[in-house]
Amino acid sequence: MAEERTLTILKPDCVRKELIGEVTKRIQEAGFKILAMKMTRLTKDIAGGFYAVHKERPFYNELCEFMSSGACVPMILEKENAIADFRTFIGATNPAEADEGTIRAEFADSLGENIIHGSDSVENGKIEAAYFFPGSEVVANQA
Ligand code: 3AN
Repeated sequence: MAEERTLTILKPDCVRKELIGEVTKRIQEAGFKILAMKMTRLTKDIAGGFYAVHKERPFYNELCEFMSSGACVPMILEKENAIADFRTFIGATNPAEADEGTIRAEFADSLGENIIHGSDSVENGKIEAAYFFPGSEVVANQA
């Protein structure tokens, strides 16, 4: 299987619950290598741009409000088969449907506030990574 990159965001509920360390530890223990990370607070417009594919959905405004409601921690992660493996690792979008042991099953409260984001394809992973990080902030060679 090929090395892939995925973009994750530890969402404002993850930061508010002081779970940055716990979730990051689990990400690393699951074999994902962190190539870039930072803490930032999104404006509603920046959040809206990130979730532009959901623009017509009824929850779009609520989603942008939530994503700009506090600090978040975007990261670029690398691993073999990273896209699918990370989505398995975080669990279903709705935490009530997430498999036991996944990040969302363990820590998320609701469909809207579900702790963590993961890219849904290699292509979107590239677009999302570039949305948060210029190439100069991606540390691929960590030797
Ligand atoms: P995922 O993050 O699992 O890929 P998407 O891309 O379908 O899920 O949805 C993006 C984000 O929109 C979700 N992480 C969740 O926070 C929010 N969301 C999705 N569906 C709903 C919904 N029905 N009501 C409120 N928020 C939603």
